[in-house]
Amino acid sequence: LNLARRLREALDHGGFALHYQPQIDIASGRIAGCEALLRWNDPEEGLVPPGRFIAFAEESGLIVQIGEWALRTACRQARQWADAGLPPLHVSVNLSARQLWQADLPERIGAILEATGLPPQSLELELTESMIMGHEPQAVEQLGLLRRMGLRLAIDDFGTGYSSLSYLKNLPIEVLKIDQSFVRNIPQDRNDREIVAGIIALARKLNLAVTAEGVETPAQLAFLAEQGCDSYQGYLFSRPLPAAEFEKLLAR
Ligand code: G
Ligand code: G
Ligand code: MN
Ligand code: NA
Repeated sequence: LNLARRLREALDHGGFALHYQPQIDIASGRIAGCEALLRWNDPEEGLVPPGRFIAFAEESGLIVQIGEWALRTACRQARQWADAGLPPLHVSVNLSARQLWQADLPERIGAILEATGLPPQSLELELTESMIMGHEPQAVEQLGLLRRMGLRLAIDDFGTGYSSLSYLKNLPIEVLKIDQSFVRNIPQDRNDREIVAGIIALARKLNLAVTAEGVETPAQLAFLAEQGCDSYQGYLFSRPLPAAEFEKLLAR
């Protein structure tokens, strides 16, 4: 297929980039980490957002190589920022289902950490509930291996998938990321307010950190702070930025 060929070409010829969105610690107001988000600079179409090619990359299996490129690039970048004396931060990378179920994923990630010199504590992997559902025993095993290597594991888009909450007590998860669909209409929407407050309370009781996504207004942030949310990302602080721009923000 044409799209497969173009994605392969992008892999071979530097057509992918990562943009980085800051994650802000609410108590201190400091940048605690960032989420690495994939961008494809297609020679014909220009900057193509992931929504237009991730699903295809998943189906075709290309996501494994693209995802590995993203992991390596994010780890190398985080190590460079640390070497440059910038404030310490973790980098979060989105993992696809195909990557999660690679038998040698722990070894692959171990090799990337070793090659880049990034401490495992500085790498967070974002997974979704739907990747885990129906495969809980395997997830306990694979995530256990990753956790024992020292990585942080986050559940992305929390609350949007078909899921049972039981996985939260069986899996070695550190972070819940509240999906932006719940954040968008707080504080005015009563139901969303209760859902967000409930997720934060649940996370705190289970000793998980909680990050809110898609925060665009001071009123949203004030509500999250009042409920005890740990950190947030969103346009209120910054959109996802190219590495050089993110670095300027970090150096401020
Ligand atoms: O940045 P943007 O909002 O367009 O990202 C859309 C979605 O694409 C995100 O929700 C994220 O799950 C997915 N995505 C972004 N980067 C990566 C990546 O490196 N690997 C995978 N598997 N998905 C990604
Ligand atoms: O991995 P995940 O599905 O959570 O990806 C987050 C997506 O949300 C990224 O594509 C990013 O560009 C987008 N995003 C980040 N901050 C905001 C925000 O404040 N508002 C909106 N509408 N989208 C955001
Ligand atoms: Mn994400
Ligand atoms: Na999300």
